[in-house]
Amino acid sequence: MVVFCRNSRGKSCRGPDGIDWNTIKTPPKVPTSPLPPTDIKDKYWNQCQHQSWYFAPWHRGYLMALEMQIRAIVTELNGPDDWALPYWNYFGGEKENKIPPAFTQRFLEKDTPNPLFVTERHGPDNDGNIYIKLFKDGKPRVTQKCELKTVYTGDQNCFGGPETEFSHYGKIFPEESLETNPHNFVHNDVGGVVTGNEGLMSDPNAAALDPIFYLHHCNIDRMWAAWNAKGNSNPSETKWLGGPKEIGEREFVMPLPDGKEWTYTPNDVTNLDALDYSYDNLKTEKVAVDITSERLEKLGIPILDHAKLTESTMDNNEKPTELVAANQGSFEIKNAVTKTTVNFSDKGLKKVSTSFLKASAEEIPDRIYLVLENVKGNINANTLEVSVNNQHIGFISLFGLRNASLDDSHGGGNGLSFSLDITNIIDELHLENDLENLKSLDVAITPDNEILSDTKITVGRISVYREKQ
Ligand SMILES: [Cu+2]
Repeated sequence: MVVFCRNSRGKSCRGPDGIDWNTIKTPPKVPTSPLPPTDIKDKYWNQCQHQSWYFAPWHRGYLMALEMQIRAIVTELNGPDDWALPYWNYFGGEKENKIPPAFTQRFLEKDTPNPLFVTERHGPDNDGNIYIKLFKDGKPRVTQKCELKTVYTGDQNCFGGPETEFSHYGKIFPEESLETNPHNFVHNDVGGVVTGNEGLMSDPNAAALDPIFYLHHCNIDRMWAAWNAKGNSNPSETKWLGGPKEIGEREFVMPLPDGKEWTYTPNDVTNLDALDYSYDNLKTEKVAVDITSERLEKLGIPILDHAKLTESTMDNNEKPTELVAANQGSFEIKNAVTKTTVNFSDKGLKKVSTSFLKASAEEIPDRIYLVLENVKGNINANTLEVSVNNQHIGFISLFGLRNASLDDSHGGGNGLSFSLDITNIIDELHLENDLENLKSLDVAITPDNEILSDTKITVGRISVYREKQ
């Protein structure tokens, strides 16, 4: 086997010390048959963690084990013994959101196919132009906003998603968690879909066959490292630190060189120094603006004690959420735009408007979230644009939708559920004195890609939750 990339994970694959991909002579051979024996499959297969608070640590162990395997081969071939996987920082500015050119050349030289090139990549516009679509019509689409979160776990506004079991589809994931955005978007933007055929990266079962997968996941891993380097803490619960074994499920285990195996927990992979690797760039999205102070100012609520306010909004305790509105129930997403009305219950609306009426710096009005519950379908490569009362509120990537919708999936076919922050819209209604008479919200959903006749995407319900502050 010939080594297909050479760099340190500590360096950007496009930096000044960039690798010389063009010197690669022969494509690596990936053995796909015969399949391994059952005991090996049972041990190593079907571990990957998606829609899970174990997403970041499981993938770190996976990358480390793969890196050790490749490094062993590199060393055997007299290559550098500090070889490491590179990363692709699509947020690096300039044209860094374009796939590195080493991956797009068909041939290295005459008749020598480029092992980093795969045909099954279609890009965000499905035209073969592979880039990460950071904005759509000027609206932020793929973002680093997860890095502004100050807690790892919670129902809303968190970096790593809600507490879950082993790769448990079906929990509600906030729109700005690491896994939801950028991770899911990058998969679909690279993979895309043409006449119903998804690119490799658009399908969780095939994504790792595209070599760019590893550079994407190294960047996700780097973002986790950067978030920690900024002083943010990982969960301290035993259920997270000890991994799914703590809740009676299987352990994470990876094959290492020389037939060895490595069983690991999230706690084993949180400290980069102890793991003996680092990144050259741990810069994150600029420091979070104090969203609560900004909001209170807009609502005309005097900020009395800033220190106290910061403390109350930064605590780790989960804030209770409560259903206050819902649409009639399940519906199918159509091409162009699909509309539905989300009706408030009298009781729910009263609670929300009361929280505004008695608002003060000590009693901050509710934050409000729109939830797309149990989105199901037989395609991954699509993105939904969601608006409320004709105002754009966000994009949702459907990467992983097909697996999550299967009855025998870990989530029992519950599909994917997402929440989007619509506090701004409710704040504005309050400022216009429209909140008390509010009956409903008009929700509109527009898919990025055409939904073909043999493809179906449904939403189980759209609801609105209040989060007491
Ligand atoms: Cu992934």
